[in-house]
Amino acid sequence: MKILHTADWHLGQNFYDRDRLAEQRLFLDFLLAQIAERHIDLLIIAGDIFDTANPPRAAEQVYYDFLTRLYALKHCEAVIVGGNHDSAPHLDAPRTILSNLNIHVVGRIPDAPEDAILRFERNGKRLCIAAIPFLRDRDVRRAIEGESFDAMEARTKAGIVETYRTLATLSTVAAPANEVCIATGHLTAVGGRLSDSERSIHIGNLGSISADQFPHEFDYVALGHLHQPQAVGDSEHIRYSGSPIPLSFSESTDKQMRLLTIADDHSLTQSTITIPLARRLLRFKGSADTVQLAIQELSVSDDELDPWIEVTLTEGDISPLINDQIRSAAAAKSAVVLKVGRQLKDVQLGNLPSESSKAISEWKPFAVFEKRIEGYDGDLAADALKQYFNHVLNAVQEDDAR
Ligand SMILES: [Mn+2]
Repeated sequence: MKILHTADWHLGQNFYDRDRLAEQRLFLDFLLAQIAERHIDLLIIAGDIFDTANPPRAAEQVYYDFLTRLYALKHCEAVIVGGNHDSAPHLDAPRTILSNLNIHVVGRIPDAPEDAILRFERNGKRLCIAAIPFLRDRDVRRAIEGESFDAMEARTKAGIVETYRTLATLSTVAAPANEVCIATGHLTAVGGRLSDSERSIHIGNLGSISADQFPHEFDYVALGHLHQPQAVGDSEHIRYSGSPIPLSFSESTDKQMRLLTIADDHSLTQSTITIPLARRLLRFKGSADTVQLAIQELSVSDDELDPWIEVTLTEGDISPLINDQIRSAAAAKSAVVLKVGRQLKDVQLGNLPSESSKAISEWKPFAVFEKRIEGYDGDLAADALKQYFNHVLNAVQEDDAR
């Protein structure tokens, strides 16, 4: 039995006012070809199918087109769980009709946790999946009036760990001991490498789970949320597949899916499928001359989409003239400059950060708040304020997601 683990598609992502659907369609073509060629039996998508709670209609169409083509292959089922960017009700709305097509959707953790246990059988080999989506505060913790944020965070984290414990126990009840068990998840694990494009779920490391807190009953944990592919600590079997396309200029181009194979003796092995990069996201930093020269030396190939470029000038003005020169140097290479920013000298601007050339739209809300309360000297501890802000921010984002 062969299983593919992917996550964080972020269909419909708006990137400097451009959409990523061309790249995302190419990825989905590649994915379908891999599923057909390798005779994959099950596809796991570990959350963040969509970038926003209300994705553009074109993104929804890409999603349903993909599911239709997947179903047409006739040999691959799917398990799709919700992420923090997804609206759980939005994902769950078509779940009944999709289940008839062997596409199993768990947008929100079911009220009866045993409903998150899924069983599969192929050629005499069996597999048990604990399909656990992103767990929101209210999924795992009941509000207690007057409770401090530290206590709330601690209880949220305990609630997440307890949910995994419960699902592990239910898995062992549902499946015989020698059956492979896989859990899914969409969360921050301790020690994970972040990029610029993950929306923080909990500030700091609160609410994040360490490798030893995942029940040992699970032979593999298919995670989403972090966009760089990685194992959690030394636990090779607890993994983020990473996103299939780079979602920010900060991300490496190492994009992959995990291929899991269950052998006749019920053992599970894993390997990597490298995802071809359809479009490069390039960063150039330096003087206008250095940047122009670097762009002129770009090698371009016909079989990729136009590279997108972010430029940070470390000296001189960004006059319209320089801006135009850089843009036309890029255009000569069929590349598109999405942003020209300038790194300002700290002395000129007191304590403003060197990245102050960023437009407000490029800042994450939490980073704006952190800037705002720099040097704050009130009655509440700054950390408590940040926690309150994060709590309100999450509530607003979840309201959006409803
Ligand atoms: Mn994500």
